[in-house]
Amino acid sequence: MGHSATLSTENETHMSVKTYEGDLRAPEGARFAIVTCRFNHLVVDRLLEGALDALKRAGGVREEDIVVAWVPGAFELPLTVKRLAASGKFAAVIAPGPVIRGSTPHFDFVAGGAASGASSAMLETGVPVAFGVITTEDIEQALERAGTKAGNKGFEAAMTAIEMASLSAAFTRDGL
Ligand code: INI
Repeated sequence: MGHSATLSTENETHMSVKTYEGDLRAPEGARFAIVTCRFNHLVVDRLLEGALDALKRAGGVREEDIVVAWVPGAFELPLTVKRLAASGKFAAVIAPGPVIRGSTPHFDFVAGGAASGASSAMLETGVPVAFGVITTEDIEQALERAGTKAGNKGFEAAMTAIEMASLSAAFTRDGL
């Protein structure tokens, strides 16, 4: 009895709370940019396919509302991500790319630079950036995450971009 009274109070409280959550359909007319890198092309192509599939088939984004930009490696992603985000023309930017560990610490600098740069680009521009960079020990692990055993991280990053674009649009509608 006491328990159900508590539950009903919680429900009533919850019902009066304005809640925001993005959905998985892109806002009408929203444009998306994908920035990806040529390094590890075999894997990149699969991640890009996954991202395009998510935008078009799941998110309902039209092809003419999608732009793809290529950079040499993952370390170069943040500069182009930031430029496109700052243009104000895109609801979100998606940055897929594989960083595969070699025998030197280069991997850590490349992966760390890509992650911190993408994060800075997002916070400095206020435009959602979906970090689709995968960091793996070897090419097999990368392929597993690019449309085989472990799903497609490009697809997942694009779905994140759609959800964040939808959330941003909801905030904008309410003047937040
Ligand atoms: N770039 C990648 O995208 N993935 C990698 O695995 C990688 N590794 O391992 O070296 C890589 N290096 C290149 C780097 O991104 C820059 O293009 C380069 O350092 C020039 O700035």
